[in-house]
Amino acid sequence: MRIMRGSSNSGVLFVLWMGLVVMMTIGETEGGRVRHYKFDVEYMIRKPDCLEHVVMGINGKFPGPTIRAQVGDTLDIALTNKLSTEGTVIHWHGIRQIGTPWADGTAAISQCAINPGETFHYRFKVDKAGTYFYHGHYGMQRAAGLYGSLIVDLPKGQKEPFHYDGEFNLLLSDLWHTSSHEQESLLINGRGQFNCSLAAKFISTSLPQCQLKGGEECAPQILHVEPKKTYRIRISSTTSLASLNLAISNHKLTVVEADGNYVEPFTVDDIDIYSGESYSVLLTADQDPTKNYWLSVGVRARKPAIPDQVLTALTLLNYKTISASVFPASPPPVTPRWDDFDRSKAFTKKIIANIRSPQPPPPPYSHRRIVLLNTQNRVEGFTKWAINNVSLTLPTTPYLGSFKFKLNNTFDRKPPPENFRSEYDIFNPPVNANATTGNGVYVFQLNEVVDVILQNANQLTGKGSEIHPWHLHGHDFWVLGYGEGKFKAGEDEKKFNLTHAPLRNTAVIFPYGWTALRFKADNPGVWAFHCHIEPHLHMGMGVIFAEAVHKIKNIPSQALACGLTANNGRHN
Ligand SMILES: [Cu+2]
Repeated sequence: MRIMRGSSNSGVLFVLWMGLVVMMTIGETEGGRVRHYKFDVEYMIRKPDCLEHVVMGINGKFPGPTIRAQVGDTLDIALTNKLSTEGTVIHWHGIRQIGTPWADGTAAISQCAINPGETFHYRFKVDKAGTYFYHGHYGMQRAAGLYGSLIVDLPKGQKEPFHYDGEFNLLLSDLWHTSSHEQESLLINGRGQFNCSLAAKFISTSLPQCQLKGGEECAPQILHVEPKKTYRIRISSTTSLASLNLAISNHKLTVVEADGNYVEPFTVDDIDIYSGESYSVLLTADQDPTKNYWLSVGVRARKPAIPDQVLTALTLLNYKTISASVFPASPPPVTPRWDDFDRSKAFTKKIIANIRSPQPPPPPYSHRRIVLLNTQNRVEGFTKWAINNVSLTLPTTPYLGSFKFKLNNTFDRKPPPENFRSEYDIFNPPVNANATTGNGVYVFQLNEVVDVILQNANQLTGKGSEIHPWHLHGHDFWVLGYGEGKFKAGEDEKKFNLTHAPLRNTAVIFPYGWTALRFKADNPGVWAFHCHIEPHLHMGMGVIFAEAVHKIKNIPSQALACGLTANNGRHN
């Protein structure tokens, strides 16, 4: 078997410049191939937004190489930690890890962090076509730049339920400046402009016009299109904090995929995208081919630091009929107002399951309902996030190992609360802001159907309620509905969408609202369910689901070489 580096130098660029699919194939028989990758994780000095930063990269690349595989393939990724002092892991976001819960890449949950100098083999099957990505899941390594794209194609001969002539892949992220936490850049495929604007000539901004020649690390990757052709644009967001909106001047976007699931197509001028989500949109190059157009990504759901100056990332949609250096004739699309949540909800509610694809509807009932109140709290004077008043602190021994070796003292054996006090007023600051820390787990039986109601609430200051995109590992869930205020069991469950509920792996909760999800505990493992805003997770905004743990088999000892499982689990 040939060992192959994750990508060539031009991998991502090539996809964009040619508008074509680049398969990183290794020559094996068709279907069920094993694709080998060698990933070296290290710090590097780069200029992703034209300023020098220390970023995390893989094999010398930032973002990491794009993995492209086919349904049924097995990925075998030998990940070597080349950092000098910290551990690392990589989570394969959106891949359900059916039968391989130890390969989910969550430190202290599915495995031990990989120590400096060590190599860990992630080996798992990709079983569903779609737009995914991977990222660090230890500390704040995602914010530091540890991420890349993972795209799974349908098996040969199978067709998507929509047509396109070419495709682009846009991985969106945010980059924070160590000198000041107030300063941030948005990146498209790891590229942004911090100290200048590509559109300075067209908008009122204090930034100068960018003077880029095109070869710079921070020069935007341009989307080159042919008139009349239709393109699939894959868009995923691995931001550490920002909620985003993407628009392309003069062009409509038809949403066809969300988190690796086909949705009923709908057409919009722009899309909202929260951290942890991915979409495919179709764009037809049907506008005046003697012009170029802006592609703009701006921040939503957070007040701009400078009033009326929404942080944006820009690139161009270039009709190949003219030079890419021709400026668009008009300013970039304006990002919708940051606090227009009615608009955000209207977009999110348009997403329903594709009617013609064989996606299963949710089971008509659930066995159990867990209501999770999201609050900002104080623990020993520090601001934290808590779920039903418990702020998650991960144990030193990974849960998977604790279950495998039946260890009783490695985490809180008392399960966390399944509801919150009925008198809690979600519209006002907590009467008592103190929370406790904990690391107990919600335990599910095999095939138990579970409803989760995510209940949003006030912030500590009482001056608002933030958006939180919740991401579930090991599963897709059905989104049964969104509502305002406090969830009212009898009344609200009657409005659940049980016919066209979309399958997702990430769902947002809106300010002062609730979101209802349903999933089937059919994947033995220990799975994180958490807010995908990295600092929120870091401050305790997550819970742990343990599912049919007695059925978990074949955990490689390499995954458990730490904490109290180190002796039992040490291989060799
Ligand atoms: Cu959050």
